[in-house]
Amino acid sequence: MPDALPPAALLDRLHGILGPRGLLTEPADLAPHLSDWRGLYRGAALCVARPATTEEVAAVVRLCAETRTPVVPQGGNTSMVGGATPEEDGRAVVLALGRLNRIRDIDPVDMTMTAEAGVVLKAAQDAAAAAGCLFPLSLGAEGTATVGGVLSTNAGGNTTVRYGNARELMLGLEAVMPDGAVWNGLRRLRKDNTGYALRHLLVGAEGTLGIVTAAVLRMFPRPRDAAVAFCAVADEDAALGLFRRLRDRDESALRAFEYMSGTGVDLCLRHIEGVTLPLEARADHYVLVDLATPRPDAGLRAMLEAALEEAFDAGEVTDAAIAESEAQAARLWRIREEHPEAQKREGASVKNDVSVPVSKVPEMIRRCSAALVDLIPGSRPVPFGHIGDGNIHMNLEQPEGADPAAFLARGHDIMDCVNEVVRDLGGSFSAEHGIGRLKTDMMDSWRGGAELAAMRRIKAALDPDGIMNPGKVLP
Ligand code: FAD
Ligand code: 2HG
Ligand code: ZN
Repeated sequence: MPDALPPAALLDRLHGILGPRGLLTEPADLAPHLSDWRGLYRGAALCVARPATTEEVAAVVRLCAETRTPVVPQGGNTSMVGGATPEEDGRAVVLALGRLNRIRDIDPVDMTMTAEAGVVLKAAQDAAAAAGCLFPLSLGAEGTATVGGVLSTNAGGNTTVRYGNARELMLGLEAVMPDGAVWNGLRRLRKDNTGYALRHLLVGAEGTLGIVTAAVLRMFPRPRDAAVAFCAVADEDAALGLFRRLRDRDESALRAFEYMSGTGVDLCLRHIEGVTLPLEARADHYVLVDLATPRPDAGLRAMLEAALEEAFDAGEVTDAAIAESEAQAARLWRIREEHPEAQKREGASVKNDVSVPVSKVPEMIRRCSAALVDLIPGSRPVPFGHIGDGNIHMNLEQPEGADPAAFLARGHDIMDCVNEVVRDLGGSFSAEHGIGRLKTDMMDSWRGGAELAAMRRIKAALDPDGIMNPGKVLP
């Protein structure tokens, strides 16, 4: 195998593969690709390669394999864990997949969509809707995040409670393996037991085992009846109580069920233009209920009203606003979706994307909140998120007026503090955002032994030179 090429020679060969539109080398063009959404990391890279076809991806990866050049795949660069940011040594080629953005096929009989990796999630949703169907994956970054990114992180989001994570929405994959070989696994089969499920290895691998170039995604019948409500609830147990009431009535209609703390909603009201509280008075706990079903005239509004009334009588719900239109529903959703942005504008915060069994969520929120305030007096717990999946963003906002840098320096203490409770409750330290760069040091204590050893052997077998997204996932 030849030694690494001098940078100028490597750039020359990349230029030959990609042409001028497909290669960025100017510092100003590189800059947006070198840091992450949260501003935790700033890396460096030789260049940004922007292939427009699978063949171009394969040619770039073959060249990188031949020269042992690190490759950092990047979709919308919305990773919450620094997963798409290159290391600081400047050797990597950032492989930005945004130009690979064709929807190759939509089949309303098979209920599948074949989309390239760079298709933005919102565009995939819109394409499904135009075909009279639903692609249900939905998250705050859907205007930027890509099909390749959501699959590579096995993203969850707001509708996991009904439709599952990204993995459950994928039937087949096309990928470029670390040696540059193209694997065409774009099968749209519901049943296909033919050896190891390579597609499931690549999903959630965060770009460490290959490059996803296209996927067959599952679509669903589009909703024909829907109802959305924003509710004040008595406490965390009451939130879970309402969840169970709705689940018991019609689990198949429960599209999303999201928890928010009073502190988080206050931050949205303070920082996000146009957001208003739809209720008469502030509360310490809220939930957003979203019901939808393909059954026309399913009477979801009546069902929601009945469940809320019951919950009101039981003291679980103290106030509620039901959307009268799609525009109102979108306004209610905005309060939830703007939580990450509102936290960012308030100052420094540390995120804890954790999960526990659904039944343990109330205890987890209470114990973590108390432990965090003990650890950093004046700090503000901002738990919110996907309570129906047991996945709460157990985030901590800095004390008002405190030095953001000093607060962030405590980041790992804060994560340890939350993780201790989460471990005790049988949970996970990373529910939906993945490991990226941020959490590699936690892998040994959470996944060490046989599990991590097997992961290392898989990585070594598929990527023996360790060129695929180095420094991510594995410690
Ligand atoms: P990137 O950030 O570009 O990449 C993510 C990882 O995947 C990196 O490791 C990267 O190397 C790898 N990768 C990207 N493309 C490919 C590819 N084609 N082949 C191989 N590897 C690839 N996540 C959730 O799960 N649920 C949420 O509710 C949620 N909400 C969010 C809200 C906001 C405001 C933001 C900023 C992020 C949110 N995220 C959420 C986190 C993020 O994981 C998702 O937005 C999404 O999964 C990332 O997609 P992306 O295209 O931006 O990927
Ligand atoms: C969400 O659910 C995202 O909004 C982001 O997963 C969570 O900002 C966060 O911590
Ligand atoms: Zn989330």
